[in-house]
Amino acid sequence: MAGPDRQTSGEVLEQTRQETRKPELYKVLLLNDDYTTMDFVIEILETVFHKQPAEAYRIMMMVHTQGKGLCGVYPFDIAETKVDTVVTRAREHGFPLRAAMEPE
Ligand code: TYC
Repeated sequence: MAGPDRQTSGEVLEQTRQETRKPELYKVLLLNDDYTTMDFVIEILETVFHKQPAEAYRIMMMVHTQGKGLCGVYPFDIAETKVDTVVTRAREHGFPLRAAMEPE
């Protein structure tokens, strides 16, 4: 239980304050470019971000028309791994696709 320690006559009752911090969350965004194919972006959204096909298409078109699009929100380490996976897979296929993360 959180709260100040209570003091009685002569004895001190100690309470342990439990600090459980929620992890900070980060948005993972895909960025547009002129060379990565739409099909490859959809595949990334389905396999890395576990989107259904219609949602993957919607996000891909959002990136294509607006320049960037939200793929998901994750704790720092997971967001970092997603960005790394996107870039690694894109480079393996010769695409310049980029992903970014920013605090929620
Ligand atoms: N603009 C790309 C094209 O016309 C498609 C694209 C969509 C690329 C989303 C990147 O994150 C992206 N082939």
